[in-house]
Amino acid sequence: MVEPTELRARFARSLSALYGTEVPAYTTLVEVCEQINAEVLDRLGAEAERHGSIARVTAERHGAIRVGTADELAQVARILGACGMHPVGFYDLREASPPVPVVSTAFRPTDSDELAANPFRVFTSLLVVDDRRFFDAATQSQLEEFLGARRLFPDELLELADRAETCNGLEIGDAERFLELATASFALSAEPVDHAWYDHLEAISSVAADIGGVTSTHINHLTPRVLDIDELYRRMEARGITMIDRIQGPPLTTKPAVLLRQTSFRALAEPRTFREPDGSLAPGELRVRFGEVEARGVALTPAGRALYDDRGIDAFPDTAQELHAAGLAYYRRDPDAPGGLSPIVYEDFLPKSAAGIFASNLTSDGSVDAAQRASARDAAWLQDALGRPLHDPYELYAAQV
Ligand code: OOG
Ligand code: NI
Repeated sequence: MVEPTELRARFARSLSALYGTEVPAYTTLVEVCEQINAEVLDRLGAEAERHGSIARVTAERHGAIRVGTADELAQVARILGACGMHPVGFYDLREASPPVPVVSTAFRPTDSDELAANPFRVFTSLLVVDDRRFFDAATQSQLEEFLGARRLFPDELLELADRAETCNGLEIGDAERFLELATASFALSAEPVDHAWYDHLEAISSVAADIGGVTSTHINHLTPRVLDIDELYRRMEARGITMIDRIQGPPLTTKPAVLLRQTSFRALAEPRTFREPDGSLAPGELRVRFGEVEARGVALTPAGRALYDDRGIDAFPDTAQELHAAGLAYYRRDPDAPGGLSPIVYEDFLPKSAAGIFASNLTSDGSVDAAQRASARDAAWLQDALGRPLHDPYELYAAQV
């Protein structure tokens, strides 16, 4: 039997192999991360593993995918559910700047042992087709028709996923088939792209075009974790890979690392075939995927997060003991850890950084008509669409203490 934990680890590896063949700079990024992680481990010893064992950090990845309908989202939930990954948190990227017409969640393991075994997470965004600020009535119905007619995941994959969840794993042959089908579902498709339709959506939002302008989904990026992201940034630039202009999230200080720091680079344009209005096929290219890397620190409590959002990292105390005493961050008491406290790692995402990641991926700001009607979306709506419980990240951190 291959259990969900093992399915998740293998799925992360198999997507990583796929993405490496599709986006070669990703392989460079992973190599540089591994080098830096080994150096940090040499330099700091046990302290380097304060936010997770080196084995965990080396295997750690997050992916990003984007879907178009509530049904597609529910199918993603079944496939990732088979790998012990559960939806956590609600992000409304329509509030970002520039606004992106999606709401999102992150699928990930939820308890300490599972996170330690393999913390693979997938940030998953759902297009909001009925938000009039982005889509007029005609575009909405065209989108609904287009998305309603496509199938992202074969029935065989969904059946295997359901079986894995019910039986807590799959026999080896079925597990291999599940991984093969699941990985293939997120590969960049060679299907021709309807040029006029893609351009129509792209003028509204590049993300809308990436989701609703093609008949399949694909992994948008796959992100390794690094122990020294400032050094990583310097080394990637030295190798001639142009990074976005900054590292997002809390700046580097001598205070305990909190939350999440990320940076990214734009992947090369990828060849795609376009179907022109006269029906002919023409070679072209699209530039929608990229590379990202991240460093993770301690999870903040609601009070800590409010302080961070209001006043930034400068307002924080200097030591883990003070963070803990002030109720700003989650720590577990651990007599073996320095200072008697072991940090609970932040396992989620930051809306501001996510917006920055989306923005670095856009060819234009798109067009948003703020005077139009927004459509209501919240965590309860998303839970309904998912067809399974949507976890509150703070409850999960509190349970890990
Ligand atoms: C997801 C952007 C969010 C992150 O790391 O914050 C994200 C996307 O581009 O689909 O992955
Ligand atoms: Ni990301």
